[in-house]
Amino acid sequence: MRGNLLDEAALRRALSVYFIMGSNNCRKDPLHVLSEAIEGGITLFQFREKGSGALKGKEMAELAWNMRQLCRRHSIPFIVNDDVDLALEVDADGVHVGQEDEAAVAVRRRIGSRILGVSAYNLQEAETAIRNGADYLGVGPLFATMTKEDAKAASGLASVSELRERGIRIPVVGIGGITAMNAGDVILSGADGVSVISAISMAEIPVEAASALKVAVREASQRRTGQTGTGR
Ligand code: FQP
Ligand code: MG
Repeated sequence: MRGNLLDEAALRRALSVYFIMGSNNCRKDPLHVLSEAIEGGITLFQFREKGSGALKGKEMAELAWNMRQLCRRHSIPFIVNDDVDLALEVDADGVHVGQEDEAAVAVRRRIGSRILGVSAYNLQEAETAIRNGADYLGVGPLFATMTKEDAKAASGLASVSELRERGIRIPVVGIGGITAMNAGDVILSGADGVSVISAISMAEIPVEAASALKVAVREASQRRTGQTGTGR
């Protein structure tokens, strides 16, 4: 089963500038950072409250709820990382799980037609994720990252192009060490979008960081499809 909250084309568009954040990823008020990111043009948001200094319990749930409302007001789909109970509690649009989280099949059963994202590091993980009902894959870390304490070694742009060459067609977002400088290459290697935490959350001016990513992704997508006019 696949989710059908967004059709596949809409999901690909939503993945184009995918912002992920928790309160410990920013220096300012997280709700303010999210609202700046939205103003800058992010297309999808993932609530990821984990790692050192992360909120727990009621405080965590309250932040999730406030972020969920902010996204809803701006029609930005809201995804919850890892925590299926929380996703259902705040009526999220989807869940993202990795290889060490609740199994994708089980998550799919619990979330019905909501969006299911699964992390994949290689072809085998990608194929299994698809079989288990993933709507999109998060592929990486492509480049070195400081944000995730237990991140694996950077897999590089070839990891995305190889998945495409080996027939993986479903929506893919690249993650790990992505900035406005390398975002275009991520798209040209076959990803539908880029996913970032610190490139926006730690930016001096998050609104500008988000819009720089958006421009980079748009230009590369247009190059890839040979278009020059308007579009995403
Ligand atoms: N891709 C994406 C997404 N989001 C993520 N959170 C991950 C990959 C990483 O479980 P996981 O998932 O390996 O680590 P963690 O739970 O610490 O984030 F595609 F959405 F960009
Ligand atoms: Mg996880």
